[in-house]
Amino acid sequence: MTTMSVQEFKSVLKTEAASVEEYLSTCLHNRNIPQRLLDSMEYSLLAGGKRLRPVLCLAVAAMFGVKKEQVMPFASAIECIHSYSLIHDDLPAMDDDDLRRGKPSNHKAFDEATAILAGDGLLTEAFVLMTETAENLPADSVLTALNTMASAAGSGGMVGGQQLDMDFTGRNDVSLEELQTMHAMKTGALIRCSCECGAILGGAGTEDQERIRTYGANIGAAFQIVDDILDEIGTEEELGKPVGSDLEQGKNTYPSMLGIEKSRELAQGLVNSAVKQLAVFDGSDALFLRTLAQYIVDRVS
Ligand code: GRG
Repeated sequence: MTTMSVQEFKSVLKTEAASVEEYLSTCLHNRNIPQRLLDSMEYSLLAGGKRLRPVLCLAVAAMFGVKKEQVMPFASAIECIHSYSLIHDDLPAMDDDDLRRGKPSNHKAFDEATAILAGDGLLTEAFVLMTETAENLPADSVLTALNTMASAAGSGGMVGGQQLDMDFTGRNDVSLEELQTMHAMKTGALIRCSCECGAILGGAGTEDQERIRTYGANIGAAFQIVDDILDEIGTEEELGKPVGSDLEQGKNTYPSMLGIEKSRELAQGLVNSAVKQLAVFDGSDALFLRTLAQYIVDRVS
């Protein structure tokens, strides 16, 4: 089989996301977390995201022959980090968003202090989960993956990208290169690293790790461009974000710099390059990853 229909792809994605969901629903239990904090953490963690990052990590590891169950704690840790970033991103001091995925954002459903702690709690629990992966896989690969993940999520990656985003807001002379650097850190690093950690935990050799790293960086960049396009054309409306709200807040976006058509072309070019990196791999997981790359451009929400 060399192609996968959108229907088949969506069905595999749903099954994979459901297995992540199941693991996430119990992973914070028996941790002695005070009830209100646990409720706040689970409110966001179990609020129905696409689970894109953990699914990428699982599929890449499986492509190198490692069972998904073995990587599940690590993959779930990535979702915890993603969930923390969304909680903190919504806070009044950051994007000040009242809604996330169509529901009150964490600080609206609870309170600001609890939301800050819920984010801190999810970030820290992620490290517990990542180290727990060493029960299933060689400790040296887990350590390498953990180091890679911490670098991608931290101040030289996602957190630093958030700082650049704030620095750029309201500036009208931001270059395309600056915008790309900011997004490679803010959104791209975690997506790229989800793939990269799947390869490391899967025991991939250096060349294959590099291929997967490039695949991840390219789909991460494409994901952000499409996110900007969706915001511009309005499909985020149902998620509770007013259409074009980023522009109103003085944010720099791909459509505002390049227009919709050129932005789409840029995203498609990145996806084509990502797919090329997978040419040396075969099997159902490689096919799933190729289809996922194209889905990033084709998605409507
Ligand atoms: C506050 C430390 C800190 C970091 C925030 C990633 C990030 C940095 C903020 C997220 C803001 C945002 C909406 C960025 C656009 C791209 C993006 C990451 C969208 C959300 O990811 P999805 O679509 O979310 O995978 P779901 O809801 O499916 O989990």
